[in-house]
Amino acid sequence: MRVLFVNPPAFNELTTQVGKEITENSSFQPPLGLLYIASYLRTQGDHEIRVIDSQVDRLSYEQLKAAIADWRPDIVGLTALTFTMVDVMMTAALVKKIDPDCPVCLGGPHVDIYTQETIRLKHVDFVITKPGESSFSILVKQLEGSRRFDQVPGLSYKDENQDVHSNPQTPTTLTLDDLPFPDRTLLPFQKYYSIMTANRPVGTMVTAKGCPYMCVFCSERGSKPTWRSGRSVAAEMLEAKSIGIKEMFFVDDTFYVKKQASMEISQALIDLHVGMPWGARARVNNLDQGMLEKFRESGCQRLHIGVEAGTDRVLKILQKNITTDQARRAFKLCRDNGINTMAYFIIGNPGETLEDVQATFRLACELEPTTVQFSRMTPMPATELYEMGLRSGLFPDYWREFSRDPLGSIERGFRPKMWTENFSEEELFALADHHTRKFYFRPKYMARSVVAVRSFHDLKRKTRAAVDLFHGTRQSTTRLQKLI
Ligand code: B12
Ligand code: SF4
Repeated sequence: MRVLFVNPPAFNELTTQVGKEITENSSFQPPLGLLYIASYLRTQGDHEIRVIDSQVDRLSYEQLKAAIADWRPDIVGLTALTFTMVDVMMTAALVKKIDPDCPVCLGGPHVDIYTQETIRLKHVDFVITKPGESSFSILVKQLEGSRRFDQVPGLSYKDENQDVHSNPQTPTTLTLDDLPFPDRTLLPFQKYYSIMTANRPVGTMVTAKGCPYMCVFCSERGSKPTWRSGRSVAAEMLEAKSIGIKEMFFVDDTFYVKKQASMEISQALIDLHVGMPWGARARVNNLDQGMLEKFRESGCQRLHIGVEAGTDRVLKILQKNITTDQARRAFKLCRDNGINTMAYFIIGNPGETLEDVQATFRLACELEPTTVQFSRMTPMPATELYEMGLRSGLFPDYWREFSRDPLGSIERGFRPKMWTENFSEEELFALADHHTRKFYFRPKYMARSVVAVRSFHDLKRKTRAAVDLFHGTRQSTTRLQKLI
């Protein structure tokens, strides 16, 4: 079978957390989920497989249409985030326009949450909930053979009468180590980069899934963690290195949830002489000197750390399970060990006052991260925060409504809502942008960045980021002066 996977364009991405002007050129990461599905499928049969990342290739809909029409796939798989659902549906419609008989299958975080809403959408034939690898392969087999869709675990489908059926997902026996490495050559891997590093291309990988912490704004909260062995992680990095990838970023929900697992990975990277810089997403409460030394020795160059708020009171409300002192300690440890940091903060948390926002800004400066991001609190579906908003009547179940008709919703002017308990949306935009700008254009920060310039390319990268930031935050800062 000819199987095509598409990461849809992001022309209509629903952004509210961070300004598009800032995120647009800051990085491109591959749709790793699609690579996992595709690489597993290849082990299950003799299929022709292609993957298109419309975002990194900056494809217009016309170009995407031409690419699909040219290849004439037998099935198209699309990855769906709630925030990209408008483009997902436009892509599904495009596929059907080219070939009304070509089945469209959706997977990804959005369909895990809104399975029933999604399968009822026009142009969607199949929906697969996670984990998708095995289910998608079984679906392809059924499409080639007896079309017994009731035999595909985790599949939702419509029968000839358009009645919807959903099969329960069966617990997978496949561990993360059992899955084939995602074949990065299915995509133009040379094009992926991050403004956070001068190394290009940057790859991404998974060393663990799930997170036991309970942050109210996160849909991964309380999910059961599973880990890969150090050997498997090191082997995948060596494979990535062999095709020319220069740096790896671990997209795990949070690296080193289990100290032993992260130490084992680091040790394997050292033992197998992987010699590739890496970065990861992390927390402040469980870092220690021994870990950082080992991370550093194995190639760790940057950690992206969610601090979120500048007061312990707000951190408690967020159920972040960290303190501002732990943040101070962790960032100092990173600085002392020469590890770059990206600190994430949120503006507009529940119960937050203007004084709290100012405390957040002060903490951000005090921590001296290499880079910082102030985002606006936007309740995401399937989070405790969203439930809190529903319970308190702050908003109706608007994500569910949106999911029933993404294209119609956008035509009716749908926009994601921010947490407006204490600040209006306009104020949230202005506060986040104002503090971003204030952070980066401090003389101390600028002096530090200039000292840290390592090459002409590095200088170009930083100048580009500064220009994007300047344009991206200018308007809001002027508005803020009027507001507060
Ligand atoms: C890496 C990452 C990114 C990267 C890369 C995104 C990408 N193209 O894959 C970057 C930085 C670009 C990014 C950006 C954004 N992200 Co992001 N991101 C992640 C993160 C941390 C890991 C994703 C990943 O690679 N996982 C590893 C792979 C192997 O797993 P997977 O993607 O889930 O895929 C598996 C299944 O979902 C399924 N599957 C996926 N696709 C398909 C397709 C088919 C056909 C099938 C059958 C199955 C299937 O099978 C896969 C293999 O098991 C997740 C957190 C998480 N836990 O998922 C958030 C997450 C996906 N991101 C999220 C958000 C909100 C965003 C942004 C909107 C943020 C913003 N700008 O405000 C943007 C939108 C990006 C865009 N335009 O597409 C949310 C999505 C929530 C939701 N309801 O949709 C998540 C879940 C984080 C969270 N907890 O809130 N993100
Ligand atoms: S925000 Fe990070 S630490 Fe908190 S629940 Fe989500 S993945 Fe875990």
